[in-house]
Amino acid sequence: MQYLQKNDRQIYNLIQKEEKRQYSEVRLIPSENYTSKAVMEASGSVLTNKYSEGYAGKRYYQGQVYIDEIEILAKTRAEELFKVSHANVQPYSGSPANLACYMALLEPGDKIMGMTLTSGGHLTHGASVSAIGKLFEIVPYTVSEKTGLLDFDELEKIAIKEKPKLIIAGYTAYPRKVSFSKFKAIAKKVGAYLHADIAHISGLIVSGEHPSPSPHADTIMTTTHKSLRGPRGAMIMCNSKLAQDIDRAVFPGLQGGPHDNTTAAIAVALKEALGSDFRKYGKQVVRNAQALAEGLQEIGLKLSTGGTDTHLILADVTPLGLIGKQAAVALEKAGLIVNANTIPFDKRSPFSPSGIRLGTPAITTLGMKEKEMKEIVKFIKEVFDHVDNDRKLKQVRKEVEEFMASYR
Ligand code: DSN
Repeated sequence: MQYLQKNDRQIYNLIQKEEKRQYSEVRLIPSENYTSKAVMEASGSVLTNKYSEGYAGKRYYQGQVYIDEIEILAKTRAEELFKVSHANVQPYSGSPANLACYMALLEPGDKIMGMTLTSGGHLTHGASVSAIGKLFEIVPYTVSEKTGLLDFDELEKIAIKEKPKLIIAGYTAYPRKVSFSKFKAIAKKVGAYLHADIAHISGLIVSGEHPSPSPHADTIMTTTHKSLRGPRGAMIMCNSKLAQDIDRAVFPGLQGGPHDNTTAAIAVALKEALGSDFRKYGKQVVRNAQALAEGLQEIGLKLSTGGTDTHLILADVTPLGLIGKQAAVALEKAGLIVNANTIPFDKRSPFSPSGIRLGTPAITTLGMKEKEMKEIVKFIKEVFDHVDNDRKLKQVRKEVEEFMASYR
């Protein structure tokens, strides 16, 4: 980054520090990852200089000869990887991509049935503070209070009573496999569209670790930067019948020019995900999450649903006499990065919830395995035994940095 170093020393220095942070702390936020250098090269390329409103072969600007080829590569790789007949790779990120799906399929005021934010839904699944909550009528659902699992009998009852036009399956804090076929059966019964938000699990789906929504869902949305390990962006996938509606909802419905540098980086990430190593990666992500979950349970955390079969763990820290934010802040002081999170039926507020959310996509990319999960649990225990002891937390941070030194 010699030009940046010369032209803007402040930003250069901050990026250097952030890079150092990313490789000296244990990054356990389940929606984060490390992209390859190839993805970053595409993302930081001259493609950022181009405008290309429209789609390949039908653009509003000239000079698209290479851009069209790049977008077609990204699109066809997505279609091959997810076994779908149409992919739109232009959405800027997950929130506008979800909105584009709703705009393509619904009219403002229509009913959307989505998981509540506090039980693991996303803002764009109907939270009142989101534009979605203002534009559509929201029928919320949650998980079983007893098991923390999706309760399909209850979901069916709600759907029959409320007759939503669209049902959303897919979450930001649900640690178990989602049965898209069961969702489809309910959607079919009430004449609703099924929208699958696979932002968190798309990397697990393509590596065969989670069932795919592709035969069941009408629309599928994924971000590209989580377990899929690409640049920050999103994609929408659907059958050919809905392709035109989806494309129009993205452009010109919600967006102007696509970010061509991101499109190219998505294409690179998809090529990586098509390779056989990615299957091994997905398998190890889940193994690591399960090993971590087991260890966390042993040190007294109460896990939502009692464990995980994905990349993600949702843990109630109150049995240890802690609260989520306090736990997350103490962990950060020791170089372990998680996020405070509500647990289903949380008695505390979303800003000061009872739980923490952890995941293994990033640390698995670095090459960590079950053995390292044991080390991480030991660090976490040390932190939780000394949350108010800054001197001790500093000492744990030193040990964490030594542990991370071999993953640079
Ligand atoms: N903000 C993302 C997450 O952390 O899960 C969801 O979009």
